Amino acid sequence: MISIEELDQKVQQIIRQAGQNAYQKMENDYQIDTKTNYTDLVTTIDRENEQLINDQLRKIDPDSQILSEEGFGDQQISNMQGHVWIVDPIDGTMNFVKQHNNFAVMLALYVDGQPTLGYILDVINNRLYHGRRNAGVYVNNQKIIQPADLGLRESLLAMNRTLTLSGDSALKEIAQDAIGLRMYGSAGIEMIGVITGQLGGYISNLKPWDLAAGRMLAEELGLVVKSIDGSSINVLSSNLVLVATRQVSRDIRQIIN
Ligand code: 2AM
Ligand code: CA
Ligand code: CA
Ligand code: CA
Repeated sequence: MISIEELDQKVQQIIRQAGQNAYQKMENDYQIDTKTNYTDLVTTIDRENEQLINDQLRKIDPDSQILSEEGFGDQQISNMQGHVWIVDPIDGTMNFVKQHNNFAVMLALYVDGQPTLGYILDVINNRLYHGRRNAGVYVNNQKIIQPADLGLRESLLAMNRTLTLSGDSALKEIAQDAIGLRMYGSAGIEMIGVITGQLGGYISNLKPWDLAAGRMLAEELGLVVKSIDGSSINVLSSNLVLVATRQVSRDIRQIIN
């Protein structure tokens, strides 16, 4: 069986191919559809990337399961036994369409439920954030050091639109305590913010493919990845997630409890 190190090398090539595909076609070479409502977009590039990634994952790791957003993976994944790949072919599809910026390709491998490999490709900046369990986190070939453990009042905080507009009084207090509030529209780009120390925390409702890669990278760097109430997350379900420094996590817990 192929080793985790060999998989890591091959997956870096695969995700860069998907990034190039999106970059080459982003000016106009694609069609747009809506999914659940007019704000929920999918493009032909989301689908092409997912097929490209899943086809190659099946070649290099044939006995694995694949959980992916646009329907080209395995439909029923009820357990995390063995190799499970989790794929977001374009994260921030709205940004891809409207900004041609601030979108990512994301991939992760979980082995028996353990976050093992994680990748977030910031396509426009050509930066691949990648990590392997117990082997550190890198941006391209440069090692990322653990961000400083700043608290909420010293940190920028990112939150998604639904939560920001929810009117929830605890979330409002959290947002007001932070030194500033940001909203990038891509879970991947926001989690890059936390792992590089540009943001002290990120709060959002995340699906498995929004969370899987960033969680792997954040935990490898000693950051906190938890449900907002402090409980552990289940990567197979949708979660209200906090990714943050330890101190921001403590500060938020104090407001919520
Ligand atoms: P996506 O572009 O892959 O769908 C936008 O706030 C962020 O939330 C993006 O990372 C987006 O990922 C994600 N997201 C998750 N569920 C969403 C939904 N129902 N509508 C729009 N964005 C969603
Ligand atoms: Ca989507
Ligand atoms: Ca996503
Ligand atoms: Ca997506």
